[in-house]
Amino acid sequence: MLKNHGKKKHYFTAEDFYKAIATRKVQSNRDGEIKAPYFIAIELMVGGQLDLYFVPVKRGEYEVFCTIKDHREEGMEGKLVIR
Ligand SMILES: [Cu+2]
Repeated sequence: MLKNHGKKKHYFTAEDFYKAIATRKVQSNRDGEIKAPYFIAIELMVGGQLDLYFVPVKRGEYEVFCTIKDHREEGMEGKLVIR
């Protein structure tokens, strides 16, 4: 589950991670769902919640970060690990 409790929208950009999983869908808590073979980034609005359904396929460590101006520099980056 991706949930934004902040005051700004954010991106979960993780191109290599999204290619290392078999994506089933992204589902909104109220607006619907999107089925796609893979994603590059997922944008989360203030107060928004999205559920990413996937099967991990390729082991590894993948970077995730926000592409909005200054957000990555302010620390909005991390690592996603598939073991
Ligand atoms: Cu951000």
